[in-house]
Amino acid sequence: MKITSIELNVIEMPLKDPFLTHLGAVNIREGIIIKITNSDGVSGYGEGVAFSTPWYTEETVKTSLHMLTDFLIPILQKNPIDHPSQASRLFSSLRRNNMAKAAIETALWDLYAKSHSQPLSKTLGGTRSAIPAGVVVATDSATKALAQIDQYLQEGYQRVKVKINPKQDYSFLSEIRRFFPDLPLMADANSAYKLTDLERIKALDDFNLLMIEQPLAYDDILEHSFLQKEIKTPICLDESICSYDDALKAIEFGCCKVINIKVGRVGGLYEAKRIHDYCFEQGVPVWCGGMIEFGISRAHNIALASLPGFSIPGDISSSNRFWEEDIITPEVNVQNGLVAVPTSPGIGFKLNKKRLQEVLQWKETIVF
Ligand code: OSB
Ligand code: MG
Repeated sequence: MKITSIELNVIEMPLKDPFLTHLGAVNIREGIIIKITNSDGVSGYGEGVAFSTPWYTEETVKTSLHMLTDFLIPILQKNPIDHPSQASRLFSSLRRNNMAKAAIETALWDLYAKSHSQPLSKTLGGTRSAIPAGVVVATDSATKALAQIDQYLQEGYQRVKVKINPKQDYSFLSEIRRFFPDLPLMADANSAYKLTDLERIKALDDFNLLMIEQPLAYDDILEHSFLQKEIKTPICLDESICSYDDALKAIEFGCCKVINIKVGRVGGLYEAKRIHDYCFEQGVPVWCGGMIEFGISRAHNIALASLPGFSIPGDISSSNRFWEEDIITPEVNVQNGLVAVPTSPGIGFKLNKKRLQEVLQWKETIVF
């Protein structure tokens, strides 16, 4: 892979509606769009999914840019690679900073797939031609949640996830179940509970949830294993799983029955695939998580979710779930509850250059 330049673009776009969790609101999304070009003039794209502030993980847009410009790009300049699967070992000399690593690693995968005239899903070993779509409702009132769920079901989504916390759980979910008794429903707590809330969490077994996502601390493994023994609802881990080793421990110690794989959180597609392969072997279902992302990351998620172990609808939604206009063309579009896996080379979506220019805040090009 003879890289000639890497372009970093910082963009910013308002969400159509505020995205509310107990940790705060996301109203405006900043992100990093990376373009890596090779000596044949082929370009691959990646997206940095860290937020402006470190509310979900410790990374931010600024820490990602620091890692990229001062460490990750120089490592690539000094150590040419011939396959994207070599990037994660190269980057392992740098501790954590998984979203920064994934931003560049995913661009390398797109570039590799494109230069081999292959859809990225095939390069990764994907088998599905369409992905079942799920959507997240992140609001602070049952009335708004009911209206949004109604709308999303009309749009064809196959599964709904709602955000919960100790101030918005039992009665909130009762209200949803009253109107949607059979809806495939799950709840994401983003670490809003402690083990001392055991009775509160146990009570949620009443709602036939597909799973409860990350109820306890963001960095916990141990306490989730106690909790899983006490509740019927399967636990799904999100924040706690930042690597293959984390997934191994979580499954081995019975901390969860499902894993949410996010490419950014685990440092790239190679690590995401390793986690997938292990879970598939162990019979642990996985699904692809979302990061309120722009189209480039959405496209990478679609390629990843075409792997056979992604047996549960993930947080893979249409571009228009969050954006008035996305930065890719065509946009991601849910049809009959499914997102089609592209068959053209690489991620299979083109950058919408006009839209990128409109939302561009800052740009730097590093020439190799
Ligand atoms: O906890 O899954 C999460 C979005 C940003 C940060 C964390 C999470 C989320 C979501 C997914 O819930 C939203 C989406 O992109 O569909
Ligand atoms: Mg989550």
